[in-house]
Formats: sequence, C-alpha cells, structure tokens
Amino acid sequence: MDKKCVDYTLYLVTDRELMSSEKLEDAVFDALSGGCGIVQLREKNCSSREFFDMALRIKRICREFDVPLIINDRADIALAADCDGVHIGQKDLPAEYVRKIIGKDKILGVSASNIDKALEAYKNGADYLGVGAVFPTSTKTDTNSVTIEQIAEIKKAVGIPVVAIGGIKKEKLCLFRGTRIDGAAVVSAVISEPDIKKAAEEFKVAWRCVDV
Ligand code: TZP
Ligand code: MG
Repeated sequence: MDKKCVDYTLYLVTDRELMSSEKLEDAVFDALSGGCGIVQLREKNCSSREFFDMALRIKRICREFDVPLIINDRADIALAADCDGVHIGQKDLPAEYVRKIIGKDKILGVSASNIDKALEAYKNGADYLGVGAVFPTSTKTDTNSVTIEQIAEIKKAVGIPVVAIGGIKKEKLCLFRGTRIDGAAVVSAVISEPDIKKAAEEFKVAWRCVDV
C-alpha cells in the first residue's frame, strides 16, 4: 500500500452501533464495493482484544480491494494487526510521538478543528487531516465546529490531503465546491443506509460537484 496513492474521496468511518447491517464485515464489504477508498475502524465499546480481532477481520476485506485500513486512536493495535495507519484526535497521544511509534511508512491521520491545530499536525508528520465537525451530527457529540471557509483556509495552508467530517450527506457535497478538499469522511451517510453499497456509489457520484 503506497500511502501517496490513497483515494480520500469517500472515507468510511465505522460504528457498529449505527450500522444497518448485522455484521461489520458485510457493511465494510458493501461500502468498498460501492467505491469507498479508505476505511477507519472506529469502535468504542469493545475490549482491546475485540478491537484487535476486528482489525484483523476488516483488514482482510480491505486488502481484497487494495484499500487502506486506519485504526482509530490505537497505534498499538494498528501495528499489532499490521494495518495501514492510525487516526488520532487532539486528546490522543501527540502526533509526533505516534509517528515515532508507527514509523514513516504507515499513514497518520490527525483531527484538527482550526488552522493552528492543522498546521501543528502537518508539522508533526500527519499524512492527512480530518477537519470537522462541519455540520451538526449526533454520531459524535463532543466536537468543535468548523465552517466551510475555515476548511478551505486549512487546505490552502497545509501540503497534505484534507478530509471534511461531521454530518456530511451527499446532498451537502456541492457546498464544498472550490475548497479543494480531498474527500469527505462519513459514518451515518453510508453505514446507516439500508443499502450501503448504493449509498457509497451515490456519494461518489455526488462528489463530482466538488471537483469541477
Ligand atoms: N469526528 C467528528 S464528527 C464525527 C467524527 C468521528 C462523526 C461523523 O459522523 P457522521 O454520521 O458522518 O456525522
Ligand atoms: Mg481519538
């Protein structure tokens, strides 16, 4: 997996509690079949062992599609399960230390909700930024909010991919036109839809209005 070639357009973040399907494997398979280009395993209510086992199972599916699997919060699990990277927030270990742990080849994603945090993460070795929450969302309630103008400003200031997150639905994508962002990270817009593959496909089609 060459980390320079990741397609961030549709970035799936998992949440078993919000999933329309019974098995996480099926949800991820369907999202990948629909064109999702990167997956973050973000599961909160489980033991380390369960999270690790899940990472191994989901990695197998991601590999079939040659799509990277990113582990939320846990560098140890990302390394132990030989996944492609880690995503950290501002309350996790600092980016420069996570980079030391995971080495230069793994993908490091960092959440940033303002330009200072974005520049700091960029300087400390982030490969991409997750910026949000752009719209209100019930999926994560302890978020800061970011405007579309701020996202555009962040994208201009950093030399790495920027992915918007938070309450993003396909109908909202045109609002990002001109921001030059690299993708949208979504939980509910894909994983909670009754037909996950179709939701991913429609999202990718709707993305075209950002890129024109
Ligand atoms: N970080 C900021 S908002 C968010 C995360 C993980 C949740 C996004 O979920 P949804 O369902 O796409 O609004
Ligand atoms: Mg975190």
